[in-house]
Amino acid sequence: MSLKKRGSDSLQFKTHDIEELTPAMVGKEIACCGWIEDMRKLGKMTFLTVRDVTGIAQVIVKEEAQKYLEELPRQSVIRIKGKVQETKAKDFSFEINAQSIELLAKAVHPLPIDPIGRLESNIDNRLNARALDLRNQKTAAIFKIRHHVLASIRKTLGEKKFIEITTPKIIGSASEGGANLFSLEYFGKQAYLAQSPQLYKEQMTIGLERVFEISTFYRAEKSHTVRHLSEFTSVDIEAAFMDYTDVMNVLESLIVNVYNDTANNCKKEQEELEIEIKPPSAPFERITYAQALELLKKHDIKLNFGDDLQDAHLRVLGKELAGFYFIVDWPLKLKPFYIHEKDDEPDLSKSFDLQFGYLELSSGGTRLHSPEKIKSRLKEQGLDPSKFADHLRAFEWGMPPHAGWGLGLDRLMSVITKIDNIREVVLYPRDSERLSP
Ligand code: AMO
Repeated sequence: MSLKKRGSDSLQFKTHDIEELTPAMVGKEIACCGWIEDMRKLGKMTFLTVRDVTGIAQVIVKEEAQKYLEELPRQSVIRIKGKVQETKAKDFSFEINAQSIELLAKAVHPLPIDPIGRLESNIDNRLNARALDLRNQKTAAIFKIRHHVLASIRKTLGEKKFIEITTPKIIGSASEGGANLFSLEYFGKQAYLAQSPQLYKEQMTIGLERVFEISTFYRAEKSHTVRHLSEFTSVDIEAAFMDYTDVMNVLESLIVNVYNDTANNCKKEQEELEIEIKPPSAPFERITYAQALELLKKHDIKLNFGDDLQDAHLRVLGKELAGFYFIVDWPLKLKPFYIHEKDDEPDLSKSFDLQFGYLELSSGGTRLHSPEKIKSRLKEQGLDPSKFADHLRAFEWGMPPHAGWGLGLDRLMSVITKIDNIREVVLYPRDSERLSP
């Protein structure tokens, strides 16, 4: 029997992935591998359904091949050699008549969860057995979509001349201010886990102009909500010679492209999750912070200028402004030290949040460019400028004006898949209670 050949690929185990088998191959000898999803005995025949990551096939084991079936619990891994033949089954367009079945790994029962999802397991049990949970096609669909989302983001940013970078995650001083920092001992020194690539990505505009990073970052989030994790994946960009409206346009077209690409490339996954990925129309609505306060006032929520928008307020706004929208021009005092004030209204800032309904997906803005201003803003926010000396030095080396944003990938995934709990779209989520597996 020939090995699997596709271009330069040649696999020792199988001739085909299951999705490559077709009714046109009736009579052909093949070998494929997969996990036993179901097994039914009917008289002298046994019907197996076997799944690999690409699909599912029916395998018929006739009397003469029964000896191979002695101990084969569901979810065991097998290799089947056999012939493709016509079938009478209504769910399949062909079947494999097994000549031999080789047990590659036995699944030990009882399994901690039912990976087919016939018996529902709660999320904690599923996360505790995450690798097995990925055999559930709904769960697998989430992570296949995530793969396409990442590919689409890289494609869009590459086309817009952004260069992918990787910045340190172990750092000596806070990038986003003092709160929510995980600290660790680093060879006798105090170190922290990076909250974002903020300072590094700004510095990289000196040499590379437009950069992006897709990495995990860390926040000591005590709040146990469906949208906060202590380890989350952030998509960050920073661009020289752009201001906040320019980078909002980049973000908007990135979101539209992600929706278009996943709508087209993830048809099976949408069926599996019973969702339709509908590309949003651009431009997204843009309201100012002041207009958001006005809208809230109509709902008898009276906030003073400078008050932050809390979850309850965002939920009200989210009902008024369904889908994606930007809130721009936030009070300067609500924004981190690196955000630029508005030239004509210095109490406001050149900043934005991208919302989906109540959920904040991204924030960004034009950055401060004067090291003197950054120092005074650091002091105002109770931070010690001497701790940022390395960063501030770079502003004397020809730092171009720049702007950027950070986008929570996991939150975007939960919006695309219409799954509220962020833990569902992360393989091994970390929160205040979960550190393993
Ligand atoms: P910010 O702190 O708003 O901005 O974070 C950017 C986006 O990251 C996501 N996010 C989170 N997702 C899950 N769990 C968390 N604990 C969590 N924290 C943040 C959100 C959020 O909108 N440096 C700036 C960005 C910039 O200006 O470039 C920053 O980090 O979706």
